[in-house]
Amino acid sequence: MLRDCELSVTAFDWVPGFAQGLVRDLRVRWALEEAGIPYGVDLLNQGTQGGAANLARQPFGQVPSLRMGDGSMFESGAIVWRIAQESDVLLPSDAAGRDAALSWLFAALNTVEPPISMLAQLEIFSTDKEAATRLRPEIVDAIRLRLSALERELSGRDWLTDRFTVGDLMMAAVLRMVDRDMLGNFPAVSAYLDRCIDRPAFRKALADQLRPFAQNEARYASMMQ
Ligand SMILES: N[C@@H](CCC(=O)N[C@@H](CS)C(=O)NCC(=O)O)C(=O)O
Repeated sequence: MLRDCELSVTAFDWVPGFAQGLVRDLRVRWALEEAGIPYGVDLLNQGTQGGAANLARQPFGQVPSLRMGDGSMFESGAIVWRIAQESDVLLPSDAAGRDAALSWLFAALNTVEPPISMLAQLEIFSTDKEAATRLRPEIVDAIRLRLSALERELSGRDWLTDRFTVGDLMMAAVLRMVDRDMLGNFPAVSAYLDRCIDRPAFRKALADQLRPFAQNEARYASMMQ
């Protein structure tokens, strides 16, 4: 049982403004908060993620990973699913309800997140600005297509299934990466996202992620000059 282990999540001690509140350890923190499972945080100094210590926990040199006693896991989806299996808040007890939640968790990661991540790649990280400008409309259309499907699913309902599950947690974590102006064209999706992030567990996880960023802002600002 996770509750019987000492848990620690990896996270960054600082990230640039565009990433603050979006780093993927937030999903894991949120799931642990919903489940009421205590945990600690191993803060990585920004820039050290590709070093041997983190590579031993996360083969791609990323966050998050979760240390659980002697064991360890990486990939936010896998970790969040592992946590959900020990939480009535995140998963119902019936097989059909659990299957539906797992389907939505994968839908968030495999169907909705890819075009959203691609847009971030084009707008923030791409060095080929001409290619980024040319491809942007196609990727925005791909995001809108996914949002339209979610709009249909969510019209007249509070959650993706008949109650809040880990599928909603992951879908909301992914939807937070979409520009609010774009989401504004999808009222059911916008209201759904607001409902998800109004949960106390989310608000605590977010505040905990942001705290070290504020504390370390001045140090990183002076390093970058
Ligand atoms: N598929 C991975 C993605 C993890 C990921 O993209 N992590 C980012 C932060 S949100 C990261 O650590 N980036 C730093 C880097 O790649 O150097 C997961 O969901 O855990």
